[in-house]
Amino acid sequence: MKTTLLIKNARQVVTSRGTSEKPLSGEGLQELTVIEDGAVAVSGDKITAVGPTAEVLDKAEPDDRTRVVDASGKVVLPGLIDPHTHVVFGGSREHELALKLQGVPYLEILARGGGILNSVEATRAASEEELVRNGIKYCRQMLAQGTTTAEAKSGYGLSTEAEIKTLQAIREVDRAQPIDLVPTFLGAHAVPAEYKNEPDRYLDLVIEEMLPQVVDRKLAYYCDVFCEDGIFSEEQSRRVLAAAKEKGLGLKMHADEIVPLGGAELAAELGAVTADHLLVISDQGIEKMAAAGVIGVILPGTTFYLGEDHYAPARKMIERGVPVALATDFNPGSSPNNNLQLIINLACLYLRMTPPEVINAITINAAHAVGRASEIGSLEEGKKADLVLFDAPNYDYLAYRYGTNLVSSVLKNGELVVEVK
Ligand code: IZC
Ligand code: ZN
Repeated sequence: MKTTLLIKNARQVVTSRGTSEKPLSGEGLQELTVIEDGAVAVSGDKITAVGPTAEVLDKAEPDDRTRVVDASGKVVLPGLIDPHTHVVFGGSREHELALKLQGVPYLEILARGGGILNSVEATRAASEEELVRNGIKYCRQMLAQGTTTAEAKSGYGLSTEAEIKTLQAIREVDRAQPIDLVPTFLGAHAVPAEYKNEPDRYLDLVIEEMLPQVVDRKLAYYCDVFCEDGIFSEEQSRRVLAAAKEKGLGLKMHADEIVPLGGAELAAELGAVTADHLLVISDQGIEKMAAAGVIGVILPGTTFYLGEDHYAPARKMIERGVPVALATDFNPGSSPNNNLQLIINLACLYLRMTPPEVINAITINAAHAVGRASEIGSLEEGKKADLVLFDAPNYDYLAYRYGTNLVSSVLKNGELVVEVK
């Protein structure tokens, strides 16, 4: 097969291998293949060879039309995957910073009609085009920082019309720029003001009107719910997720973030693909997720930004066999950061994860968390040519430096979409 693009002489090519069947867990989460003086050959949008430069040059069939990228002094990783974002929303919430600084808690800001509900107002007021324009802007920032695939949730519409508008905007953003977006329906993100005292009636609307339209129009792969004190109870969450499961959607959950409500246990019971946040997960929740193979998506950027001193018990989860992935949780309130490189630092420093665990958690395990592990998440023959080159002498360096974008190039579907000169 003709080689259209060849990356050679990388200080390290770093990837997990042979792990597309099941997410990595336990000691397996440490396993990385590191190829010194490595190369990757690409034909069209697929990887055709990965290995030491001398071997790949032997196998590849470059000609004078092959684009050659000299990766001397660089580390090559699979394109980063962000498996939990709220990337399409209207407005922004910098005005809440003052309240935060006065010590008003996140859930209190929401209870006063701000927080998520503030973003709901702005999202409803925005046209679909405006949402698309903003979504493209955020995705371009993410791409420049090494993200090549991201999950994207609705949930700032909270009416049938505005939820459909958001999911259509997500589809349009997916088409309009290089990052692949995997859409999730999060109609049960909060109770909108007009249903303030009738959360169950709002859930009737989510289940009976929104869900069928989302499914009929194929606007989402997953359904998610914010299971939290003062938002949706375990019982209410079960109702939404069971209905979504019956309609064939995969399940995700915002679980056990602030107050423990048994979200992890529910995710295991319903066979969810992921349960996310998990700061206050119970020991029983950990056991159940491990037994059911539910991926724990940890969001340390949110814990950092909410100023909490207690991070998710990542070490315990890993020791007990929960497959772990990491994400930014990019959203206008609790995590206005869309850079997975910062998540590498926070996961090492505050979750006590090792650099190999972190790399697997934002590549192959994140691919499992969005249902795409057979196509992306590792550098292997036949997979999509989604790669990032970092200006770093080794992969530890990515966890060591922070606050500087170390990306030097990004390849998406075999095309160079970012090149830092
Ligand atoms: O807008 O505050 N936690 N949803 C659940 C969020 C945070 C997003 C927000
Ligand atoms: Zn979230």
